[in-house]
Amino acid sequence: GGGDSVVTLLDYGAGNVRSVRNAIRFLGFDIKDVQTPEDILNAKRLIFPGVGAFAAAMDVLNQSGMAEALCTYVQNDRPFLGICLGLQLLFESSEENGPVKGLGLIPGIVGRFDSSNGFRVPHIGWNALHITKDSEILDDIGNHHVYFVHSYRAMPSDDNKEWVSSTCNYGDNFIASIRRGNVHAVQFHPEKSGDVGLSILRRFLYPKSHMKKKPIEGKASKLAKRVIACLDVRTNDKGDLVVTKGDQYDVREHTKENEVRNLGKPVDLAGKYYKDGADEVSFLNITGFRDFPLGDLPMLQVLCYTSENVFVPLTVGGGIRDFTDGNGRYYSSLEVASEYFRSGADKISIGSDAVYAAEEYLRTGVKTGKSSLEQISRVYGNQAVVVSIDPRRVYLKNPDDVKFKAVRVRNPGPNGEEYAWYQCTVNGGREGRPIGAYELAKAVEELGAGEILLNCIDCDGQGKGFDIDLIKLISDAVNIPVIASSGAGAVEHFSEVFTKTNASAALAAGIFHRNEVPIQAVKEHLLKAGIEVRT
Ligand code: 1PR
Repeated sequence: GGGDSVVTLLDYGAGNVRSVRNAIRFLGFDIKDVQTPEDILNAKRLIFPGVGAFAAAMDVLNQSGMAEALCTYVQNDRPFLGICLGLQLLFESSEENGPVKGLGLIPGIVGRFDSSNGFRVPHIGWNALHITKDSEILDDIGNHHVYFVHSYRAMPSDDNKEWVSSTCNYGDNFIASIRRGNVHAVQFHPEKSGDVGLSILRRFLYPKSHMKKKPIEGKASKLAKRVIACLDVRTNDKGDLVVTKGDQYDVREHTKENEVRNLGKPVDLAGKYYKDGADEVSFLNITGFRDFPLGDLPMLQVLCYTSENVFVPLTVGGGIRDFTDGNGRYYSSLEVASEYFRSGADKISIGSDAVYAAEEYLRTGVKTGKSSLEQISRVYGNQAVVVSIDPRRVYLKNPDDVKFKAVRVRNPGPNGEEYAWYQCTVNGGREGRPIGAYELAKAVEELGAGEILLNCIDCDGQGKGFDIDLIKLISDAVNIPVIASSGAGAVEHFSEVFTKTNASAALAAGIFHRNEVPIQAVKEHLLKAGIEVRT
Protein backbone atom coordinates (compact mmCIF):
# COMPACT_ATOMS: atom_id res chain seq x y z
CA GLY A 1 0.00 0.00 0.00
CA GLY A 2 2.89 2.39 0.60
CA GLY A 3 3.29 5.38 2.87
CA ASP A 4 1.31 8.55 3.14
CA SER A 5 2.73 10.09 0.03
CA VAL A 6 2.08 7.14 -2.28
CA VAL A 7 -0.77 6.80 -4.76
CA THR A 8 -1.57 3.46 -6.32
CA LEU A 9 -2.24 3.84 -10.02
CA LEU A 10 -4.17 1.33 -12.11
CA ASP A 11 -2.69 1.61 -15.60
CA TYR A 12 -3.48 -1.41 -17.74
CA GLY A 13 -1.32 -0.13 -20.57
CA ALA A 14 -3.99 0.88 -23.10
CA GLY A 15 -2.88 4.43 -23.71
CA ASN A 16 -1.45 7.63 -22.44
CA VAL A 17 -1.73 8.09 -18.68
CA ARG A 18 1.43 10.13 -18.61
CA SER A 19 -0.44 13.33 -17.83
CA VAL A 20 -2.11 11.70 -14.81
CA ARG A 21 1.31 10.55 -13.61
CA ASN A 22 2.74 14.02 -14.13
CA ALA A 23 -0.09 15.64 -12.19
CA ILE A 24 0.28 13.22 -9.26
CA ARG A 25 4.02 13.84 -9.10
CA PHE A 26 3.51 17.59 -9.46
CA LEU A 27 1.34 17.41 -6.31
CA GLY A 28 4.14 15.74 -4.38
CA PHE A 29 3.09 12.08 -4.49
CA ASP A 30 4.95 8.97 -5.55
CA ILE A 31 3.26 6.40 -7.75
CA LYS A 32 2.96 2.69 -7.12
CA ASP A 33 1.74 0.82 -10.18
CA VAL A 34 -0.79 -1.97 -9.81
CA GLN A 35 0.78 -5.26 -10.88
CA THR A 36 -1.62 -7.74 -9.26
CA PRO A 37 -5.18 -7.68 -7.88
CA GLU A 38 -3.66 -7.68 -4.36
CA ASP A 39 -2.06 -4.32 -5.10
CA ILE A 40 -5.57 -2.92 -5.55
CA LEU A 41 -6.82 -4.44 -2.29
CA ASN A 42 -3.77 -3.11 -0.43
CA ALA A 43 -3.90 0.42 -1.83
CA LYS A 44 -4.25 3.35 0.55
CA ARG A 45 -5.69 5.41 -2.27
CA LEU A 46 -6.28 4.30 -5.82
CA ILE A 47 -6.52 6.34 -9.02
CA PHE A 48 -7.98 4.67 -12.09
CA PRO A 49 -7.59 6.76 -15.25
CA GLY A 50 -9.45 4.62 -17.77
CA VAL A 51 -8.20 4.97 -21.33
CA GLY A 52 -9.04 3.31 -24.63
CA ALA A 53 -12.25 1.46 -25.42
CA PHE A 54 -14.70 0.13 -22.83
CA ALA A 55 -14.71 -3.48 -24.05
CA ALA A 56 -10.92 -3.74 -24.23
CA ALA A 57 -10.60 -2.35 -20.71
CA MET A 58 -13.15 -4.81 -19.30
CA ASP A 59 -11.35 -7.72 -21.00
CA VAL A 60 -8.08 -6.80 -19.30
CA LEU A 61 -9.74 -6.25 -15.92
CA ASN A 62 -11.63 -9.55 -16.08
CA GLN A 63 -8.71 -11.64 -17.29
CA SER A 64 -6.31 -10.28 -14.69
CA GLY A 65 -8.69 -10.69 -11.76
CA MET A 66 -8.62 -6.92 -11.27
CA ALA A 67 -12.33 -6.48 -11.94
CA GLU A 68 -13.15 -8.49 -8.83
CA ALA A 69 -10.54 -6.68 -6.74
CA LEU A 70 -11.88 -3.30 -7.91
CA CYS A 71 -15.43 -4.26 -6.94
CA THR A 72 -14.30 -5.35 -3.47
CA TYR A 73 -12.24 -2.19 -3.05
CA VAL A 74 -15.13 0.10 -4.01
CA GLN A 75 -17.71 -1.86 -2.00
CA ASN A 76 -15.46 -1.51 1.06
CA ASP A 77 -15.58 2.29 0.60
CA ARG A 78 -11.83 2.67 0.14
CA PRO A 79 -10.41 5.93 -1.31
CA PHE A 80 -10.92 5.72 -5.07
CA LEU A 81 -10.82 8.18 -7.95
CA GLY A 82 -11.89 7.04 -11.41
CA ILE A 83 -11.25 9.32 -14.39
CA CYS A 84 -13.17 9.30 -17.70
CA LEU A 85 -13.49 5.62 -18.68
CA GLY A 86 -12.61 4.99 -15.02
CA LEU A 87 -16.06 6.43 -14.23
CA GLN A 88 -17.90 4.68 -17.06
CA LEU A 89 -16.58 1.21 -16.13
CA LEU A 90 -18.33 1.45 -12.74
CA PHE A 91 -21.72 1.27 -14.49
CA GLU A 92 -23.66 -1.83 -15.54
CA SER A 93 -22.87 -1.76 -19.24
CA SER A 94 -21.82 0.39 -22.20
CA GLU A 95 -23.11 0.70 -25.75
CA GLU A 96 -19.54 1.32 -27.00
CA ASN A 97 -19.06 -1.56 -29.49
CA GLY A 98 -21.59 -3.31 -27.32
CA PRO A 99 -23.56 -3.82 -25.21
CA VAL A 100 -20.57 -4.72 -23.03
CA LYS A 101 -20.88 -5.53 -19.34
CA GLY A 102 -19.16 -3.19 -16.90
CA LEU A 103 -18.30 -3.57 -13.22
CA GLY A 104 -21.96 -3.14 -12.29
CA LEU A 105 -21.37 -1.05 -9.17
CA ILE A 106 -23.63 1.83 -10.25
CA PRO A 107 -27.04 1.38 -11.93
CA GLY A 108 -27.15 2.70 -15.47
CA ILE A 109 -26.01 2.22 -19.05
CA VAL A 110 -23.28 4.24 -20.75
CA GLY A 111 -24.51 5.45 -24.16
CA ARG A 112 -23.28 7.58 -27.04
CA PHE A 113 -24.05 11.28 -27.36
CA ASP A 114 -26.70 11.90 -29.95
CA SER A 115 -25.10 14.04 -32.64
CA SER A 116 -28.38 14.49 -34.52
CA ASN A 117 -29.44 17.33 -32.21
CA GLY A 118 -26.68 19.62 -33.45
CA PHE A 119 -24.05 18.85 -30.83
CA ARG A 120 -20.69 17.79 -32.19
CA VAL A 121 -19.35 14.40 -31.10
CA PRO A 122 -16.82 13.85 -29.52
CA HIS A 123 -17.65 16.32 -26.78
CA ILE A 124 -14.30 18.11 -26.55
CA GLY A 125 -13.67 21.12 -24.40
CA TRP A 126 -14.41 23.06 -21.24
CA ASN A 127 -17.70 23.14 -19.34
CA ALA A 128 -18.81 24.29 -15.91
CA LEU A 129 -20.74 21.77 -13.79
CA HIS A 130 -24.06 21.64 -12.03
CA ILE A 131 -23.23 20.37 -8.55
CA THR A 132 -26.05 18.20 -7.23
CA LYS A 133 -24.65 17.18 -3.89
CA ASP A 134 -21.72 17.54 -1.53
CA SER A 135 -18.92 16.09 -3.58
CA GLU A 136 -15.99 17.09 -1.39
CA ILE A 137 -13.38 17.08 -4.15
CA LEU A 138 -15.45 19.59 -6.15
CA ASP A 139 -16.34 21.75 -3.18
CA ASP A 140 -14.67 24.92 -4.37
CA ILE A 141 -15.12 24.50 -8.09
CA GLY A 142 -17.96 27.03 -8.37
CA ASN A 143 -18.40 28.18 -11.96
CA HIS A 144 -14.92 27.14 -13.07
CA HIS A 145 -14.60 25.06 -16.22
CA VAL A 146 -13.15 21.56 -16.48
CA TYR A 147 -11.95 19.72 -19.58
CA PHE A 148 -13.96 16.90 -21.17
CA VAL A 149 -13.12 14.66 -24.10
CA HIS A 150 -15.48 11.75 -24.76
CA SER A 151 -18.19 10.38 -27.05
CA TYR A 152 -19.99 8.23 -24.46
CA ARG A 153 -21.66 9.26 -21.23
CA ALA A 154 -23.81 7.96 -18.37
CA MET A 155 -27.10 9.62 -17.50
CA PRO A 156 -28.60 10.39 -14.10
CA SER A 157 -31.71 8.43 -13.09
CA ASP A 158 -33.74 7.61 -9.99
CA ASP A 159 -31.70 4.41 -9.64
CA ASN A 160 -28.31 6.11 -9.45
CA LYS A 161 -29.15 9.46 -7.88
CA GLU A 162 -27.49 8.53 -4.57
CA TRP A 163 -24.21 8.44 -6.52
CA VAL A 164 -24.46 11.50 -8.76
CA SER A 165 -22.57 14.53 -7.44
CA SER A 166 -22.60 16.74 -10.55
CA THR A 167 -24.00 16.84 -14.04
CA CYS A 168 -23.13 18.69 -17.20
CA ASN A 169 -25.21 19.67 -20.17
CA TYR A 170 -24.16 18.87 -23.69
CA GLY A 171 -27.32 18.14 -25.63
CA ASP A 172 -27.98 15.56 -22.92
CA ASN A 173 -27.80 16.18 -19.22
CA PHE A 174 -25.11 13.65 -18.33
CA ILE A 175 -23.18 12.56 -15.24
CA ALA A 176 -20.02 14.62 -14.74
CA SER A 177 -19.04 13.08 -11.41
CA ILE A 178 -20.15 10.57 -8.81
CA ARG A 179 -19.37 10.36 -5.12
CA ARG A 180 -20.34 7.97 -2.37
CA GLY A 181 -18.27 8.00 0.79
CA ASN A 182 -14.65 7.71 -0.22
CA VAL A 183 -15.45 6.65 -3.76
CA HIS A 184 -15.17 9.36 -6.40
CA ALA A 185 -15.18 9.33 -10.18
CA VAL A 186 -15.21 12.11 -12.76
CA GLN A 187 -16.06 12.07 -16.47
CA PHE A 188 -13.79 15.05 -17.14
CA HIS A 189 -9.99 15.16 -16.94
CA PRO A 190 -8.72 16.89 -13.79
CA GLU A 191 -5.15 16.28 -14.98
CA LYS A 192 -5.93 18.40 -18.07
CA SER A 193 -8.08 21.05 -16.37
CA GLY A 194 -5.37 23.49 -15.38
CA ASP A 195 -5.20 24.82 -11.79
CA VAL A 196 -8.82 23.93 -11.15
CA GLY A 197 -8.14 20.30 -12.05
CA LEU A 198 -5.01 20.17 -9.92
CA SER A 199 -6.96 21.44 -6.93
CA ILE A 200 -9.56 18.68 -7.44
CA LEU A 201 -6.77 16.10 -7.43
CA ARG A 202 -5.22 17.76 -4.39
CA ARG A 203 -8.50 17.48 -2.50
CA PHE A 204 -8.63 13.76 -3.26
CA LEU A 205 -5.01 13.23 -2.25
CA TYR A 206 -5.12 15.34 0.93
CA PRO A 207 -8.72 14.89 2.13
CA LYS A 208 -8.08 15.78 5.80
CA SER A 209 -6.34 19.04 5.04
CA HIS A 210 -9.52 20.72 3.83
CA MET A 211 -11.84 22.40 6.24
CA LYS A 212 -15.40 21.32 5.76
CA LYS A 213 -17.38 24.14 4.27
CA LYS A 214 -20.49 24.58 2.25
CA PRO A 215 -19.77 23.94 -1.43
CA ILE A 216 -19.87 26.92 -3.74
CA GLU A 217 -22.89 26.72 -6.01
CA GLY A 218 -21.99 25.94 -9.59
CA LYS A 219 -24.15 26.50 -12.62
CA ALA A 220 -23.92 24.27 -15.67
CA SER A 221 -22.68 26.16 -18.70
CA LYS A 222 -22.55 25.87 -22.42
CA LEU A 223 -19.41 24.41 -23.95
CA ALA A 224 -16.79 27.17 -23.81
CA LYS A 225 -15.02 28.30 -26.97
CA ARG A 226 -11.35 27.35 -26.79
CA VAL A 227 -8.35 29.60 -27.41
CA ILE A 228 -5.33 27.60 -28.55
CA ALA A 229 -1.69 28.66 -28.74
CA CYS A 230 0.26 27.05 -31.56
CA LEU A 231 4.00 26.58 -31.77
CA ASP A 232 5.44 25.79 -35.18
CA VAL A 233 8.70 24.03 -34.35
CA ARG A 234 11.69 23.13 -36.49
CA THR A 235 15.45 22.86 -36.36
CA ASN A 236 17.19 26.03 -37.47
CA ASP A 237 20.38 26.12 -39.52
CA LYS A 238 22.48 25.93 -36.32
CA GLY A 239 20.77 22.70 -35.33
CA ASP A 240 18.66 24.16 -32.48
CA LEU A 241 15.00 23.31 -32.15
CA VAL A 242 13.19 26.66 -32.24
CA VAL A 243 9.68 28.05 -32.36
CA THR A 244 9.33 29.71 -35.73
CA LYS A 245 6.51 31.43 -37.58
CA GLY A 246 5.90 31.96 -41.24
CA ASP A 247 4.23 34.44 -43.50
CA GLN A 248 2.02 32.30 -45.69
CA TYR A 249 4.21 29.36 -44.57
CA ASP A 250 7.53 31.00 -45.42
CA VAL A 251 9.52 30.87 -42.17
CA ARG A 252 12.80 32.36 -43.41
CA GLU A 253 13.88 35.95 -42.71
CA HIS A 254 14.08 38.08 -45.82
CA THR A 255 17.71 39.04 -45.15
CA LYS A 256 20.97 38.09 -46.82
CA GLU A 257 21.46 35.17 -44.40
CA ASN A 258 17.91 33.97 -45.03
CA GLU A 259 17.85 32.26 -41.63
CA VAL A 260 14.90 30.48 -40.05
CA ARG A 261 12.91 32.97 -37.98
CA ASN A 262 13.50 32.23 -34.28
CA LEU A 263 10.78 33.26 -31.82
CA GLY A 264 11.87 31.32 -28.77
CA LYS A 265 12.28 27.98 -27.07
CA PRO A 266 9.42 25.48 -27.36
CA VAL A 267 9.25 24.29 -23.71
CA ASP A 268 9.51 27.82 -22.26
CA LEU A 269 6.87 29.25 -24.57
CA ALA A 270 4.45 26.36 -23.96
CA GLY A 271 4.82 26.90 -20.20
CA LYS A 272 4.22 30.63 -20.60
CA TYR A 273 1.05 30.10 -22.67
CA TYR A 274 -0.27 27.63 -20.09
CA LYS A 275 0.20 30.21 -17.34
CA ASP A 276 -1.39 32.88 -19.53
CA GLY A 277 -4.57 30.81 -19.85
CA ALA A 278 -4.28 28.93 -23.15
CA ASP A 279 -6.94 26.21 -23.25
CA GLU A 280 -4.66 23.97 -25.27
CA VAL A 281 -1.16 24.02 -26.67
CA SER A 282 -0.26 22.62 -30.12
CA PHE A 283 3.18 21.79 -31.43
CA LEU A 284 3.62 21.37 -35.16
CA ASN A 285 6.87 19.81 -36.24
CA ILE A 286 6.79 21.61 -39.57
CA THR A 287 9.64 19.75 -41.23
CA GLY A 288 8.34 16.37 -40.08
CA PHE A 289 7.30 15.59 -43.62
CA ARG A 290 10.95 15.22 -44.65
CA ASP A 291 12.74 14.40 -41.38
CA PHE A 292 11.70 11.25 -39.59
CA PRO A 293 10.22 12.36 -36.25
CA LEU A 294 11.49 9.40 -34.24
CA GLY A 295 14.95 10.40 -35.38
CA ASP A 296 14.09 13.78 -33.95
CA LEU A 297 14.54 13.04 -30.27
CA PRO A 298 14.51 16.72 -29.23
CA MET A 299 10.87 16.98 -30.31
CA LEU A 300 9.97 14.03 -28.08
CA GLN A 301 11.89 15.63 -25.22
CA VAL A 302 10.03 18.89 -25.76
CA LEU A 303 6.82 16.97 -25.18
CA CYS A 304 8.17 15.15 -22.12
CA TYR A 305 9.33 18.35 -20.44
CA THR A 306 6.27 20.36 -21.42
CA SER A 307 3.84 17.78 -20.08
CA GLU A 308 5.51 17.87 -16.65
CA ASN A 309 4.27 21.41 -16.06
CA VAL A 310 1.49 22.06 -18.54
CA PHE A 311 -1.87 20.69 -17.41
CA VAL A 312 -4.03 21.42 -20.42
CA PRO A 313 -4.29 19.24 -23.55
CA LEU A 314 -1.22 19.00 -25.76
CA THR A 315 -1.38 18.23 -29.46
CA VAL A 316 1.57 17.37 -31.64
CA GLY A 317 1.72 17.05 -35.41
CA GLY A 318 4.23 16.65 -38.20
CA GLY A 319 5.59 13.56 -39.90
CA ILE A 320 2.97 11.06 -38.81
CA ARG A 321 3.11 8.40 -41.54
CA ASP A 322 4.74 5.06 -42.31
CA PHE A 323 8.49 5.36 -42.72
CA THR A 324 11.51 3.24 -43.61
CA ASP A 325 14.77 4.58 -42.24
CA GLY A 326 18.24 4.52 -43.85
CA ASN A 327 18.91 1.05 -42.42
CA GLY A 328 15.77 -0.38 -43.96
CA ARG A 329 13.93 -0.55 -40.64
CA TYR A 330 10.21 0.05 -41.12
CA TYR A 331 8.16 2.13 -38.67
CA SER A 332 4.37 2.28 -38.92
CA SER A 333 2.56 5.57 -38.44
CA LEU A 334 1.00 3.94 -35.38
CA GLU A 335 4.46 3.50 -33.84
CA VAL A 336 5.27 7.15 -34.52
CA ALA A 337 1.99 8.25 -32.92
CA SER A 338 2.47 5.92 -29.96
CA GLU A 339 5.86 7.47 -29.28
CA TYR A 340 4.28 10.93 -29.31
CA PHE A 341 1.54 9.76 -26.90
CA ARG A 342 4.08 8.12 -24.61
CA SER A 343 6.02 11.37 -24.53
CA GLY A 344 3.01 13.33 -23.28
CA ALA A 345 0.80 14.22 -26.25
CA ASP A 346 -2.96 13.96 -25.73
CA LYS A 347 -3.76 14.27 -29.41
CA ILE A 348 -1.75 13.87 -32.58
CA SER A 349 -2.41 15.78 -35.75
CA ILE A 350 -1.98 14.46 -39.27
CA GLY A 351 -1.48 16.71 -42.29
CA SER A 352 -0.08 15.33 -45.54
CA ASP A 353 -0.84 11.68 -44.87
CA ALA A 354 -4.53 12.46 -44.26
CA VAL A 355 -4.71 14.12 -47.69
CA TYR A 356 -3.43 10.96 -49.40
CA ALA A 357 -5.81 8.80 -47.34
CA ALA A 358 -8.80 10.99 -48.23
CA GLU A 359 -7.86 11.03 -51.93
CA GLU A 360 -7.70 7.24 -51.98
CA TYR A 361 -10.94 6.87 -50.06
CA LEU A 362 -12.77 9.20 -52.45
CA ARG A 363 -11.27 7.41 -55.47
CA THR A 364 -12.12 3.86 -54.35
CA GLY A 365 -15.02 4.38 -51.95
CA VAL A 366 -13.37 1.78 -49.72
CA LYS A 367 -12.14 2.24 -46.18
CA THR A 368 -9.11 0.00 -46.07
CA GLY A 369 -8.49 0.58 -42.36
CA LYS A 370 -4.80 0.85 -43.24
CA SER A 371 -4.27 4.61 -43.37
CA SER A 372 -2.49 6.28 -40.46
CA LEU A 373 -5.69 8.13 -39.65
CA GLU A 374 -7.80 4.97 -39.42
CA GLN A 375 -5.21 2.95 -37.51
CA ILE A 376 -4.47 5.60 -34.90
CA SER A 377 -8.11 6.44 -34.30
CA ARG A 378 -8.98 2.75 -33.97
CA VAL A 379 -6.34 2.24 -31.27
CA TYR A 380 -6.47 5.57 -29.42
CA GLY A 381 -10.01 6.70 -30.20
CA ASN A 382 -11.02 9.39 -32.69
CA GLN A 383 -10.88 12.09 -29.99
CA ALA A 384 -7.09 11.66 -30.07
CA VAL A 385 -6.76 12.28 -33.82
CA VAL A 386 -6.78 15.76 -35.35
CA VAL A 387 -6.49 16.32 -39.09
CA SER A 388 -4.62 19.49 -40.00
CA ILE A 389 -5.69 21.00 -43.34
CA ASP A 390 -3.43 23.44 -45.19
CA PRO A 391 -5.58 24.85 -47.99
CA ARG A 392 -4.85 27.64 -50.44
CA ARG A 393 -7.57 29.83 -51.96
CA VAL A 394 -8.09 29.44 -55.72
CA TYR A 395 -10.35 32.14 -57.18
CA LEU A 396 -12.98 31.32 -59.78
CA LYS A 397 -15.25 33.34 -62.02
CA ASN A 398 -17.80 30.55 -62.01
CA PRO A 399 -18.29 27.98 -59.22
CA ASP A 400 -18.95 25.25 -61.80
CA ASP A 401 -15.45 25.60 -63.26
CA VAL A 402 -14.13 22.94 -60.84
CA LYS A 403 -15.49 19.68 -59.51
CA PHE A 404 -14.67 20.81 -55.96
CA LYS A 405 -16.98 22.70 -53.64
CA ALA A 406 -16.64 26.43 -54.26
CA VAL A 407 -18.08 29.30 -52.25
CA ARG A 408 -18.95 32.90 -52.92
CA VAL A 409 -16.23 34.94 -51.19
CA ARG A 410 -16.70 38.17 -49.22
CA ASN A 411 -13.71 39.80 -50.88
CA PRO A 412 -13.43 39.22 -54.64
CA GLY A 413 -10.19 37.96 -56.18
CA PRO A 414 -7.61 40.09 -58.03
CA ASN A 415 -9.58 39.89 -61.27
CA GLY A 416 -12.95 40.43 -59.66
CA GLU A 417 -13.62 36.71 -59.20
CA GLU A 418 -16.53 36.20 -56.86
CA TYR A 419 -15.91 32.55 -56.05
CA ALA A 420 -13.12 30.40 -54.69
CA TRP A 421 -12.37 26.81 -53.89
CA TYR A 422 -9.84 25.81 -51.28
CA GLN A 423 -7.15 23.52 -52.61
CA CYS A 424 -5.49 21.16 -50.13
CA THR A 425 -1.71 21.02 -50.02
CA VAL A 426 0.90 18.63 -48.60
CA ASN A 427 4.47 19.00 -47.38
CA GLY A 428 3.94 22.31 -45.63
CA GLY A 429 2.11 23.95 -48.52
CA ARG A 430 4.75 23.01 -51.08
CA GLU A 431 2.50 20.83 -53.25
CA GLY A 432 -1.14 21.38 -54.24
CA ARG A 433 -3.34 18.29 -54.51
CA PRO A 434 -6.46 17.49 -56.52
CA ILE A 435 -8.82 17.72 -53.54
CA GLY A 436 -10.63 20.58 -51.83
CA ALA A 437 -10.78 21.35 -48.11
CA TYR A 438 -14.52 20.61 -48.12
CA GLU A 439 -14.10 17.17 -49.71
CA LEU A 440 -11.14 16.42 -47.44
CA ALA A 441 -12.96 17.41 -44.25
CA LYS A 442 -15.95 15.21 -45.00
CA ALA A 443 -13.76 12.26 -45.98
CA VAL A 444 -11.51 12.41 -42.91
CA GLU A 445 -14.54 12.66 -40.62
CA GLU A 446 -15.71 9.35 -42.09
CA LEU A 447 -12.24 7.84 -41.76
CA GLY A 448 -12.13 8.57 -38.03
CA ALA A 449 -10.81 12.08 -37.42
CA GLY A 450 -12.08 13.52 -34.14
CA GLU A 451 -11.31 17.15 -34.87
CA ILE A 452 -10.14 19.41 -37.71
CA LEU A 453 -7.40 22.03 -37.46
CA LEU A 454 -8.26 24.36 -40.31
CA ASN A 455 -5.40 26.55 -41.50
CA CYS A 456 -5.37 28.84 -44.52
CA ILE A 457 -2.11 29.56 -46.31
CA ASP A 458 -3.33 32.89 -47.71
CA CYS A 459 -4.12 34.22 -44.21
CA ASP A 460 -1.24 32.65 -42.26
CA GLY A 461 0.85 35.27 -40.47
CA GLN A 462 -1.02 38.18 -42.11
CA GLY A 463 -2.84 39.36 -38.98
CA LYS A 464 -5.87 40.38 -41.03
CA GLY A 465 -8.34 37.95 -39.51
CA PHE A 466 -9.46 34.38 -40.08
CA ASP A 467 -10.83 33.23 -43.43
CA ILE A 468 -14.50 33.36 -42.47
CA ASP A 469 -15.70 31.93 -45.82
CA LEU A 470 -13.52 28.85 -45.43
CA ILE A 471 -14.24 28.30 -41.74
CA LYS A 472 -17.97 28.64 -42.23
CA LEU A 473 -17.87 26.21 -45.15
CA ILE A 474 -16.01 23.52 -43.20
CA SER A 475 -17.61 23.95 -39.77
CA ASP A 476 -21.05 23.60 -41.38
CA ALA A 477 -19.98 20.56 -43.39
CA VAL A 478 -18.83 18.28 -40.57
CA ASN A 479 -20.09 17.15 -37.20
CA ILE A 480 -16.73 17.07 -35.44
CA PRO A 481 -15.18 20.16 -33.81
CA VAL A 482 -13.33 22.57 -36.11
CA ILE A 483 -10.39 24.70 -34.90
CA ALA A 484 -10.12 27.96 -36.85
CA SER A 485 -6.50 28.89 -37.60
CA SER A 486 -4.41 31.42 -39.53
CA GLY A 487 -4.64 35.18 -39.59
CA ALA A 488 -5.50 36.29 -36.04
CA GLY A 489 -4.19 39.81 -35.55
CA ALA A 490 -6.50 41.39 -32.96
CA VAL A 491 -9.00 40.36 -30.27
CA GLU A 492 -11.90 41.26 -32.58
CA HIS A 493 -10.86 38.52 -34.99
CA PHE A 494 -11.69 35.93 -32.33
CA SER A 495 -15.20 37.23 -31.64
CA GLU A 496 -15.75 37.50 -35.39
CA VAL A 497 -14.89 33.87 -36.05
CA PHE A 498 -17.08 32.66 -33.17
CA THR A 499 -20.10 34.74 -34.14
CA LYS A 500 -19.93 34.21 -37.91
CA THR A 501 -18.98 30.52 -38.01
CA ASN A 502 -19.52 27.34 -36.05
CA ALA A 503 -15.84 26.93 -35.11
CA SER A 504 -15.35 25.31 -31.69
CA ALA A 505 -11.91 26.79 -31.09
CA ALA A 506 -9.60 29.45 -32.49
CA LEU A 507 -5.85 29.08 -32.76
CA ALA A 508 -3.18 31.71 -33.10
CA ALA A 509 0.58 31.80 -33.20
CA GLY A 510 2.25 35.04 -34.29
CA ILE A 511 0.32 37.49 -32.08
CA PHE A 512 1.12 35.43 -29.00
CA HIS A 513 4.80 34.90 -29.89
CA ARG A 514 5.35 38.58 -30.56
CA ASN A 515 3.47 39.58 -27.37
CA GLU A 516 1.12 41.70 -29.43
CA VAL A 517 -2.08 40.36 -27.90
CA PRO A 518 -1.98 38.39 -24.64
CA ILE A 519 -4.24 35.34 -24.33
CA GLN A 520 -5.93 36.99 -21.35
CA ALA A 521 -6.96 39.95 -23.51
CA VAL A 522 -8.56 37.58 -26.02
CA LYS A 523 -10.54 35.89 -23.24
CA GLU A 524 -11.68 39.18 -21.72
CA HIS A 525 -12.81 40.45 -25.09
CA LEU A 526 -14.77 37.25 -25.79
CA LEU A 527 -16.47 37.44 -22.39
CA LYS A 528 -17.50 41.02 -23.06
CA ALA A 529 -18.90 39.91 -26.40
CA GLY A 530 -21.06 37.37 -24.55
CA ILE A 531 -19.06 34.33 -25.71
CA GLU A 532 -18.43 31.70 -23.06
CA VAL A 533 -14.74 31.00 -22.36
CA ARG A 534 -12.76 29.43 -19.55
CA THR A 535 -11.23 32.10 -17.35
O1 1PR B 1 2.11 17.07 -43.17
O2 1PR B 1 1.60 15.57 -41.30
O3 1PR B 1 3.93 16.31 -41.67
O4 1PR B 1 2.19 17.88 -40.83
C1 1PR B 1 2.89 19.07 -40.98
C2 1PR B 1 2.21 20.10 -40.13
O5 1PR B 1 3.04 21.25 -40.09
C3 1PR B 1 0.86 20.51 -40.66
O6 1PR B 1 -0.05 20.61 -39.58
C4 1PR B 1 1.12 21.88 -41.27
O7 1PR B 1 0.01 22.74 -41.03
C5 1PR B 1 2.31 22.38 -40.50
N1 1PR B 1 3.22 23.20 -41.31
C6 1PR B 1 4.03 22.75 -42.29
N2 1PR B 1 4.75 23.78 -42.78
C7 1PR B 1 4.39 24.87 -42.12
C8 1PR B 1 4.93 26.21 -42.32
O8 1PR B 1 4.47 27.19 -41.72
N3 1PR B 1 5.92 26.35 -43.20
N4 1PR B 1 2.85 25.31 -40.33
C9 1PR B 1 3.43 24.52 -41.19
C10 1PR B 1 1.57 25.56 -40.34
C11 1PR B 1 0.08 27.03 -39.64
C12 1PR B 1 -0.53 27.20 -38.33
C13 1PR B 1 -0.14 28.54 -37.80
C14 1PR B 1 -1.41 29.31 -38.00
C15 1PR B 1 -1.54 30.50 -37.14
N5 1PR B 1 1.38 26.59 -39.51
O9 1PR B 1 -0.28 26.19 -37.44
O10 1PR B 1 0.29 28.40 -36.52
O11 1PR B 1 -1.50 29.66 -39.38
O12 1PR B 1 -0.58 31.43 -37.45
P1 1PR B 1 -0.86 32.98 -37.22
O13 1PR B 1 -1.73 33.08 -36.00
O14 1PR B 1 0.48 33.57 -36.95
O15 1PR B 1 -1.52 33.47 -38.46
P2 1PR B 1 2.50 16.65 -41.82
